[in-house]
Amino acid sequence: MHSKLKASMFARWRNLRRTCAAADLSLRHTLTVCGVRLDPCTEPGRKCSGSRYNVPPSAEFVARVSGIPTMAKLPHQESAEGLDAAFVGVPIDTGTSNRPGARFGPRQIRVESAMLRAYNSGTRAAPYESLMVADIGDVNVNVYDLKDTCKRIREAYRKILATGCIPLTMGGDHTIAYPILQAVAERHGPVGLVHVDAHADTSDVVLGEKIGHGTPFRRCVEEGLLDCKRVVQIGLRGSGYSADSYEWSRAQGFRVVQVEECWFKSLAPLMAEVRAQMGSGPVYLSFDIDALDPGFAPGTGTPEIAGLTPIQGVEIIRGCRGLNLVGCDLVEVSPPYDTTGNTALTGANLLFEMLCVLPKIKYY
Ligand SMILES: [Mn+2]
Repeated sequence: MHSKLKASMFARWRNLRRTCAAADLSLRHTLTVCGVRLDPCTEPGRKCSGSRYNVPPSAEFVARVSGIPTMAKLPHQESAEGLDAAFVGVPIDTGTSNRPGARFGPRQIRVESAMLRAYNSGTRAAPYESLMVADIGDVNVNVYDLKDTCKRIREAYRKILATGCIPLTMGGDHTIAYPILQAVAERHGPVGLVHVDAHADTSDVVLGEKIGHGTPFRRCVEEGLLDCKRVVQIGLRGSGYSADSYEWSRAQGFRVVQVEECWFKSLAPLMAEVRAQMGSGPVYLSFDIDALDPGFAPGTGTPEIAGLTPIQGVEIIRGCRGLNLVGCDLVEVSPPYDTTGNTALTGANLLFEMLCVLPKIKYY
């Protein structure tokens, strides 16, 4: 074949290969044209994408609805090795006290994440020019045994964190924050916590059980996993078992921001205070989708009326920019109650916002 023609075909193939990397497995390999083998992989990079980092394929070239639905259409890999950040699912709802279904959360978030593009138009963040990110699949949970599941989660996160990778978790009910924080604190010591939720999740025992989605942060305090002066709980509301449902949180030194303090206002000023509270130490962000009003996010296990708006949710996450985030989660998306898919869509976007505020992200 004429060498100029071959070079031009090669260039076109390489461009096609870049956009198709995550969408069409057959294009990962080689293309034979007129008996000539064209191999676009000129470097030993994991995906030979031509970029230093994994980049989701653009919907300009690859239909959103095509391909295996990984988070943000990123490549899937088995372990966190070589990654700066990883999306990981924890598909359980065995800790749920009311509506079940959060075990399907990671799967539905991945499906709705097909809408996510590579840049943050609001903040001009360029996560895929900054960090190596992939979807590393789900923790292999035991849906028959919550305590065994917690052990499996803890061990899986130990391995993820040992690589230096920052996990961005898709839940799953809120029980998972407990074993995740066990692994996080093992690596980083007691962490600050930005906890966005309708509920404090600080119950001691529910129906005789210590482990469930209403108890994770009580367990975390008992085990010294949190730096209690650097904990904030935002969006708390709903009827309680006593007149002051959040007394225990305050007694630990947490800052409690009940939803009434959030109504009708921007949360950007609050987040300036939260950044001062968190300082430069390690911080974990745990975002229960039920913090948002059920009008916006009905697909969840324990909805409470008069919640945060999606705008306020985004303000909280964007307000975490500059913090030393060592892990984030988005929990309690329950697809059976999410008839439009918009709760999972909101969850996927909030996870993207979390990715965009991780340390070392480039902003234009
Ligand atoms: Mn919760």
